Amino acid sequence: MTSPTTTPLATGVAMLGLGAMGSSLAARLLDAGHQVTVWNRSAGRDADLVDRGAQPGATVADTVTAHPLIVACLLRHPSVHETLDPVVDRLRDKTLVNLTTTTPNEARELAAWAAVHGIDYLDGAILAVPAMIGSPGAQVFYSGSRTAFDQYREVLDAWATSIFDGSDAGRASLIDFALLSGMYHMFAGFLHGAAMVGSEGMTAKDFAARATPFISAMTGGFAGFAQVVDGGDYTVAGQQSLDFSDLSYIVRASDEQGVNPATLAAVQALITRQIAAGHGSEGFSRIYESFRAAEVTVGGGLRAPHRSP
Ligand code: FVH
Repeated sequence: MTSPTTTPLATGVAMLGLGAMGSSLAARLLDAGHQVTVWNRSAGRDADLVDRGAQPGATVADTVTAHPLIVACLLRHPSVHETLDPVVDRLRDKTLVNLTTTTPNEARELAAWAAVHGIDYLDGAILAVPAMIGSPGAQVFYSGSRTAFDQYREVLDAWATSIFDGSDAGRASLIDFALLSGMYHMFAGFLHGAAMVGSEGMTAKDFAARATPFISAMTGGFAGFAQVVDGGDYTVAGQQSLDFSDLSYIVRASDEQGVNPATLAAVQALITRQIAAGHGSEGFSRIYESFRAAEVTVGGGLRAPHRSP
């Protein structure tokens, strides 16, 4: 990552979207000495940036015309089309770095749209909150055009540690979402545990003090699970078996405490599926196969998973 004292560079950047994240990205570019033209759908959000040296873009068309590199940080996939479709002719031969959160397939759709219109497309997934932009803990994953990644690396590195995940534009989003899935399951697990002890008066603060070292230590198990999953042999000795991993008594305890056991019951259902298929003596990591199974539970109902075309 470049430091805030980096010598100013001549790269001009058109920044579309000045929400919490877009404003932080633009501010960091100004700190790093880049020329930045900013635009936001609603008026007034550019005031601080303009005070710091950004050029206000009167319209989307004016903004994207100002520079060869366009960065979009809008809300969701439809807002990217709503903003850029009307000016698509002005984007030809330019580079679009899209940092708007999209699903992998939405990122691929945008890459295909960009290719049709002669736009070099790089998709980005930000693993940071706005306050982290420009600090060592921030990461942004990129996929799509390697040319764009290499050409504008100094711009990208002003924001975070930049990681290129390959030419499939959906890949960065996929990895980002997979990491966030792990994080949200962990947070939900912690809060479920806090609710269990909270039912008998323990504060969440006291529970956090007990949970943090334990959960942190448990992440040491990831590498072992990964080795079994990648090897494809769930009978490898030394693992905790699925039969031993029966969580139904914890589910029952949660219920008895008047605490919703839904998250834990969902894990138990993944275990039960594998035991029912005759794999009870195999390792816990076998629930990976339940995730890959032919139907998934969404909002309480079963449906076939959506597969990429
Ligand atoms: N903030 C965060 O912590 C996360 C970290 C991970 C990555 N996300 C993604 O970044 C995108 C932008 O997030 P944000 O935090 O800047 O979001 P907001 O503050 O809500 O600002 C949203 C901006 O998008 C504009 N916008 C919304 N809809 C449209 C539209 N149809 N056409 C044009 N612009 C649109 C909105 O404009 P306005 O409401 O001020 O007029 C804001 O500029 C997002 O994908 C996160 O998932 C951030």
